[in-house]
Amino acid sequence: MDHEADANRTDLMTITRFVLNEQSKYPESRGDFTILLSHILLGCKFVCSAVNKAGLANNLGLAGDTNVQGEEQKKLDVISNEVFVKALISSGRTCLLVSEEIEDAIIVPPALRGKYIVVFDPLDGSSNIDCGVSIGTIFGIYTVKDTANVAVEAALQSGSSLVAAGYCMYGSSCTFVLSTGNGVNGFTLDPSLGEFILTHPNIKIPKKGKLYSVNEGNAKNWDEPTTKYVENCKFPKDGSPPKSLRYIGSMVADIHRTLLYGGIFMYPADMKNPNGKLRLLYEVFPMSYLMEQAGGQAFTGKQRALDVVPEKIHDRSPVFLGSYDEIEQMKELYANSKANGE
Ligand code: AHM
Ligand code: MG
Repeated sequence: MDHEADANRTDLMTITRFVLNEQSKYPESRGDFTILLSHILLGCKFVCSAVNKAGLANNLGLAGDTNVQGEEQKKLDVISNEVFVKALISSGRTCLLVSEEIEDAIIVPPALRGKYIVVFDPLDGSSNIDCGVSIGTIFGIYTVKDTANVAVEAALQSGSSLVAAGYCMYGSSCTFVLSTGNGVNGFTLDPSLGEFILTHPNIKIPKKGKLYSVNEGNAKNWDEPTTKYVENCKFPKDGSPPKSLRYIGSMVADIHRTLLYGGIFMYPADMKNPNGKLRLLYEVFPMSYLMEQAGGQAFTGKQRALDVVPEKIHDRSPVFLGSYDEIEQMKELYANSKANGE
């Protein structure tokens, strides 16, 4: 064993060290955010391990299936939801939770309350679970002023009020991407240490991109600007090479690639779904926040995505996310289509 190499590893920037460094810049900080984050990370490690063992542990497939012992199996997304709800409540730092898996918001009992609201999708990309394609957890964090009187309405804040957001991708490696409003950093789980290590410091999305990402099966029902944009990706009028299409159908994986390589990810409105598919609070807002923090943009077709104020906790919105220049083009197409009364 190479002891010197091992000793050098203690110099690694773990996520705990990173967040404590950040915390030390604010002498008034009581470390509440650091504690909350450590509980989120624990949840991610649990889910990562459950995802890795899914085939072996027999928890692929539908909830309600039974295993060979005749016990009812829990679906991975059900397990993930339970893991995060417990991890977040037991942090003692949350007052309100909104999960994609639960219809009503959870109001944390007074004795366990703290100032943070956490909105999350415990396991996004459910259609990809059973075939081993990357899936992920998405979360956003808000604060409340009055922890004594917490109601569900406290979660109906625009994305611009987020104090932090991130995702964890369960893919070929387990990658945690975080922003606390001061850029975007990526960490990779070292399974031998059980620690997330800073591997992608200060992620900046390229200003232009060569990739576009969309479910083109819905093209029949798209609006004019989306149709024109995609047409231009394939048959550019300015002599530039056509863009390549990449679509996984797992938002975390599609956004992770877009952040690193540049390009555009879209889930537009269509005639059948005027609000698109993705949910504002725990899909559109966290990813839009990360995109902006990385130098990109997020647009709904009408406005900056982070400025939308949800009316209900599970509201949806169309969204275009990605490289600055790509979203500028999209905005122009929408402005022209409005001007032409389309
Ligand atoms: P889910 O929350 O039910 O998993 O749905 C969200 C997912 C996203 O990860 C992904 O971007 C999108 O659905 C893909 O949808 P589609 O299969 O319509 O292309
Ligand atoms: Mg989802």
